Amino acid sequence: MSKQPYKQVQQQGIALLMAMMVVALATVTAVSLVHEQTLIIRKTEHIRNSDTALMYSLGLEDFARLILLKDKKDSKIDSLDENWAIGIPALPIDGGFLSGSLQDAQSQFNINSVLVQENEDRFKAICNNLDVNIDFIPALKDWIDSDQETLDADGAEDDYYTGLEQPYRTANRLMSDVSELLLVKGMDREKFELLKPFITVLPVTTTLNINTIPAEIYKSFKNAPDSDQFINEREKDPFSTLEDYKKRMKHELPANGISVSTEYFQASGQVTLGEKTIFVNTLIHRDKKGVTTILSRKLGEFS
Ligand SMILES: [Ca+2]
Ligand SMILES: [Ca+2]
Repeated sequence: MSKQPYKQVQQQGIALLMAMMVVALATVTAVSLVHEQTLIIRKTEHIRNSDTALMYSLGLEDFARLILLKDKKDSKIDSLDENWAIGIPALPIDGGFLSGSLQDAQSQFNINSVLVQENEDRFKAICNNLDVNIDFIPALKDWIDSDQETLDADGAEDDYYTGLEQPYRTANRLMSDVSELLLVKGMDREKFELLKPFITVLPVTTTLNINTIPAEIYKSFKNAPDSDQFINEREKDPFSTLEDYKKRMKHELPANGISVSTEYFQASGQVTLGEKTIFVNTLIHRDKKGVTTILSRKLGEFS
């Protein structure tokens, strides 16, 4: 079968997404109508919009799970030319609009995996490439590890943080949000903003997916060939296996911590109804069969 041009495939992808979206939203609207009837005593438009926006945002989440299930059935790998990677642009709904996107959480470095030496070395290389001083890394490890013993002079545990003007204590567990990094000794807003696009926090040690990582992360691999060549090669045809990568790039990747597929996705949605805007950020785990689980959900509201 001849390969269809990328643009055509993408257009078909968008058409399919829209069709799936209509089905997902029809359910939300039906629920919303019932909900409205039972809540007639609620007087303000404001509250009604807020409830409906919340239901739409949960509808977006369901929609994301549907796409991920279908994707698992369609392909063994996860790459940026697949349907899940196409965002929903601002789509008009009754009284407002919504939009959404899915990101591969394994395209970013998981800072919760830094207690493994190989991962720490990789993170150091990423920081060096981004011109971020690596002095904070021992304190980051102390923040995550369960004990109260500082690793070295740059490390920090409760002794250090409780002595600050505004005292707090170390978490001594995995981070639940990347912004926690701002609390770590040696970290500041400037360094954080440089790192932010390339880091994430996941509940277990994870692999990096070479079909989705940015060039900045690719450059952290030992003796990595030119990153432009890597990105071009991947855009021509995503890597089907690590062996396929080795053959085409004439370079061997580390034996551990690398994959061509993904288990963790970050879904982001935005729903605006009248004056009300709701944001939802959901971390989704997808297993080998395509079954998804919501691991965390953050809701925000602007009005
Ligand atoms: Ca896939
Ligand atoms: Ca500790």
